[in-house]
Amino acid sequence: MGSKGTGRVMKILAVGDIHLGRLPSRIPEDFPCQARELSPEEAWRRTVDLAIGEQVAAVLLAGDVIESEKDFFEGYRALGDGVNRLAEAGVEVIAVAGNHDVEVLPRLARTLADQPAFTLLGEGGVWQSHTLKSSGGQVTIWGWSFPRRQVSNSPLAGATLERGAGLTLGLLHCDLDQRGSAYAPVMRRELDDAGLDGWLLGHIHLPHQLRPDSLCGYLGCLSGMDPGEHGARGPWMLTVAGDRLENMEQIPIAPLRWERLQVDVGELDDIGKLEEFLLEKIQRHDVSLFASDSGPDAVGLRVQFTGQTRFVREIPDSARQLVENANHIGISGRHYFIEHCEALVRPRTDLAELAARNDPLGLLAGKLLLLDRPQEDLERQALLKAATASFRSTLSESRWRGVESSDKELLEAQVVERLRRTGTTALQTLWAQRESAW
Ligand SMILES: [Mn+2]
Repeated sequence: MGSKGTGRVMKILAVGDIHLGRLPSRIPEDFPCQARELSPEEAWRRTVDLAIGEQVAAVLLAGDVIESEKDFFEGYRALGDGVNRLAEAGVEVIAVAGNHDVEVLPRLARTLADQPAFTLLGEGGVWQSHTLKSSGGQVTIWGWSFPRRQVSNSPLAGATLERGAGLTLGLLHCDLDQRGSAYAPVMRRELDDAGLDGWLLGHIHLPHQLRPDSLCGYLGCLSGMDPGEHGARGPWMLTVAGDRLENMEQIPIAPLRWERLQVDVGELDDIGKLEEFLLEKIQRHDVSLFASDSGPDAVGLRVQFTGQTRFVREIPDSARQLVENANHIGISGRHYFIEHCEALVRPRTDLAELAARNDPLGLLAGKLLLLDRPQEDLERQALLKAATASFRSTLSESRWRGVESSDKELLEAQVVERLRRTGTTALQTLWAQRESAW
């Protein structure tokens, strides 16, 4: 039972998958910040600082706190240090185990047994609740932990969760809306029907846009570990007043951030100045992203050159060289590197003009033009239908999951995007061949 603070409100910090023991991938060898300084462990250390600085009542951990069973000692040090510092500041830590730390988290919990500030909820796959109370508010947390690495039935099946004192939230590591998953499949409907005020979920690393009026979804990983995990990452601050959630916001304190940057090179008039051109775009991007906070220490950029240019032949080579050369760009005290750079540029000749040609280039340009026609166009529909059939295996990849939209629209947008991408690359190649043949 917590009893923290004398404030008007009660603050809680909610943390998604941390994966202590893992290091971020693809950091260039001679990069000034080493992988360890950009690691989940560093993100966790900052989370602990934030929790203490903001005098939160509790830190909630939604599972996969530890990367694997091999990381017992790393977990012991990093988690143990954090929990001890939090306990000294009067902050409780409430965790559930996920599929990655199904055994190691309970083992670590036992090493922390003399630390009453740490609570592992629902060990062995049972539902268990814990109430936090302060003068500002009260919150009951229901949690369930993975009992083994794979769980193919819903943890909510047959469970009755009674509302506790104050705001009542669920803390769960699960696979949302993936019927047949081996990682605790749960349908959103089951969560809604459980009768709690909200659900803080772990497992998928892409965070949902959580808000007081939309309080059910993934917290996202604490720190992006590879280029696929792009965008803001960090813990979520919940502000509770009495029995009510007043505010909820993500605090982007991860030391490393992955970003995607599209750069239209249409205005570039000297291929020798591509680097200056790109630098200016990155500077602007930096200002727009990090104007309101101090931002991450390092940014891994995936750059995509787009637009119509007379340098269709040169840009792909320049893109390859940039990845080799731009392994450290300093901007406003932040360290950038270009992790990947691709060219999706088109010749200045417009597509309609190309489409009139009686060759593969003309045929391809015609297909690309179809993508811009209205949805009800029959030729466009036929193209998408054929493409969908051949892309089906790719579209079932997990990275497309967790994105909110109606499925049908989402699927179509993905197919269009992929066709545009592959079509434009092919057009680039054909155009370059045409030029060299002349
Ligand atoms: Mn997981």
